[in-house]
Amino acid sequence: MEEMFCYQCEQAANGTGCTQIGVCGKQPDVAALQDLIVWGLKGVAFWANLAREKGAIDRDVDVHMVEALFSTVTNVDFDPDNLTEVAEKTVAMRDRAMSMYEKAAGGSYSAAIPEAAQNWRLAASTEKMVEQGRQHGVREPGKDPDIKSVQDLLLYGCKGMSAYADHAHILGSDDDAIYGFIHKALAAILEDNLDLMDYVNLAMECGKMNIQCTGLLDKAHTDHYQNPTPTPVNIGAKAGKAILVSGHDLKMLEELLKQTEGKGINIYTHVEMLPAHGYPGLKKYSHLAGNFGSAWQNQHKEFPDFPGAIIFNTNCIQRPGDVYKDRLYTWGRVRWPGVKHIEGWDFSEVINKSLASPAFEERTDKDILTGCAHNAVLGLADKVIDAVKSGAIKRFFVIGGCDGAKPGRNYYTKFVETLPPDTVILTLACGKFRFNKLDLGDIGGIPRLLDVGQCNDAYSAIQIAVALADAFDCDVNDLPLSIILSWYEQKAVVVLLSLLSLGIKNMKLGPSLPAFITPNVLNYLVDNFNIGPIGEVETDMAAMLGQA
Ligand code: FSO
Ligand code: SF4
Repeated sequence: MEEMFCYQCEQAANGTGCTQIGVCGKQPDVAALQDLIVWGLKGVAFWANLAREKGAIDRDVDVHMVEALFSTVTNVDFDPDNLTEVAEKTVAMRDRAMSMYEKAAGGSYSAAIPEAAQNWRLAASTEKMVEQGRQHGVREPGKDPDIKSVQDLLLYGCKGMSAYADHAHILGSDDDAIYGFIHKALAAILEDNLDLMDYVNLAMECGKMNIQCTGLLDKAHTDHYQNPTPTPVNIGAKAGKAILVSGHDLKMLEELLKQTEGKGINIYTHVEMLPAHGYPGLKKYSHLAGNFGSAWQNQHKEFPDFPGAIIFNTNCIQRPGDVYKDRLYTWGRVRWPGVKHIEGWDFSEVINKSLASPAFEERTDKDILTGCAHNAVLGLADKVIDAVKSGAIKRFFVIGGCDGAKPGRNYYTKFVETLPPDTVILTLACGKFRFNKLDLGDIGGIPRLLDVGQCNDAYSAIQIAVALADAFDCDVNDLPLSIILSWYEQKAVVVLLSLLSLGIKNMKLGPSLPAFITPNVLNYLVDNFNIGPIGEVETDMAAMLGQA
């Protein structure tokens, strides 16, 4: 019997979907509660979208939408008790959005109201809510499979964008157009008179809107912490007490750095926090000591070796090992049952745990480079352009995206190891941990491996590509540039939509194609964008290097 159904990430069981328990660790009750929340959010969107057409907005409704969508992203919230609260707030926000519409319209809605947006109530207990969630699961038998496929692409794109909108909101940056789009998109999924191309167009609009959203986040980051500069980051350990920060949220890291100043605690970054070291406003803290471990899927193996407290501020959390569970904390949207959650901005409990935990012994190791975002790379533009013109740089490769557990992901390591020395690699997100400890040298002072930043810094890579295309007076597709993406969760989905919305062609995607893409939708993507799966390193590379 099918206990649940989820196919939103690359780990989907058997390449089709998790049906008994999530490969990520998501239990069937959590899957059902997340399904109920998503269904409820479509109802919120229905009213918020109508109200917006009448000029009425409510920022609490907008923010709840992105926070709740973010809670349903892979590896974020595994806690049924918290998800019950999110579901309750979703229904309250639906009521609020409905009243907002009625007030703005001067009366109640006269056309048919989709079931998700009607005045339904939550069941009285979590157990019963789980039953309710099962009635509104991901599978929608009877719906055209291609329409369903693109609707899910759009939904997952909105989930990914919500994560970025949430970070921007935390830094005090909001953009009404982004909230408005998410409401419009989720409301459109409830429509029954739209056709396949309507949803394809909405998915492309989602990609465009995500460029705006990650641009907003880039501005929020650089306004607060200035433009990143190329920065070597040590992967050894300094003697002393330690806290490890995992996730993507820079503001949370900043607050922790402030609260640990002068306390003899060193702060280490994990995975997607690595680019934090490049920001002047963060690296000014001398106790931001280094980067620990590799990508998210190795936390089980690596965290037992970290002596102090560990805090996750966004995905990707996994089931905690017994050895470190009592020194593990969550913050923001992240939850794991039984793991202490820090509400707000007071990290004293984490700090005290680290003070009471063993200290690191000094361990020397190498430096890795980060902080090569658009401002820094474009500062080298003349040098880069000359190197391309002289033939010293033959081709650029954007090799980025998420890491994950599949054995096929060693493709990315092998690809980078095999690239000829006259190539430059731009990388971003956690996939870089497959190759960012390799010594790749430089070309006339330009490092061959440029770490542009986190997954949201795909925005930065786009700025670099667009500026190069301007400098060479050509289309981005005509640059000596190849894009090879690795995906895992829904943020990678929206980054892919952003690249497609710019008309970027010939991208390679791995380690496998999304389970929610039907053969017809894949054909559409191949016909229009010539996107394809990764294959053999040698064959793929020969084809890319042979491109004009
Ligand atoms: Fe990775 Fe996880 Fe940043 Fe994702 S740590 S997988 S695409 O959350 O967001 O790259
Ligand atoms: Fe499976 Fe991924 Fe869904 Fe988790 S998020 S249940 S691994 S498809």
